[in-house]
Amino acid sequence: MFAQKSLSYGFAELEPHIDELTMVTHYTKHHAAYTNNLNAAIEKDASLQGKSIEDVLGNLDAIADEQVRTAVRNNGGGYYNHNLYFSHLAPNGAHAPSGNLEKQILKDFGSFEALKDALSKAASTRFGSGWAFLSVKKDGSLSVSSTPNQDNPLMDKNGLVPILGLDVWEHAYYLRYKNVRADYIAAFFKVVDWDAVTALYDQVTA
Ligand code: MN3
Repeated sequence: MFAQKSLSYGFAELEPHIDELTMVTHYTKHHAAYTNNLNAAIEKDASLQGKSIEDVLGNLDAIADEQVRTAVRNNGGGYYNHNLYFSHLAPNGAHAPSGNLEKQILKDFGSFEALKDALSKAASTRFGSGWAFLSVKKDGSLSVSSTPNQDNPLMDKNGLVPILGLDVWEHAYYLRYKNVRADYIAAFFKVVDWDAVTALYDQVTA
């Protein structure tokens, strides 16, 4: 059974950048539904039981039944992506990366601002619902990409591991920002906890 990662902050604590009603709805309705639907899909295929979510998402083509495969792709992706999203937000998180992640950002993007610009562009140009990700390649270098729906870089089987996910589904921002996705993207960067992202980078590259 997969369970939502619990939050280290209250639903209202990301105000005014991300509003309480959006947080409550996003975490207790959307994220909960992906988690429940993933667990229901896993129950239908004994070969998936006991596997890590990374293992499941990296081997979707091994799922024989097409309906189960689609359910796991959509809801397993949703489960994983939202755990990543919510666990790297914080009301008083570090405003910039440090250590090896900072060094790698300077190497690959030239500056932290340039990285944020690349992520913002990936997020703002994603047509319809989807995500922007910062991922680590096998050699430790960084990559910015975007995916439709609940897909993520693990599904591409090219060794990319996401370390930051930016949800640009309308449910992530519409209550406060309406159609202005760019304002939500700017607000997201006010509440990213870069210490958490840095720690995950260190864990993935260790
Ligand atoms: Mn979402």
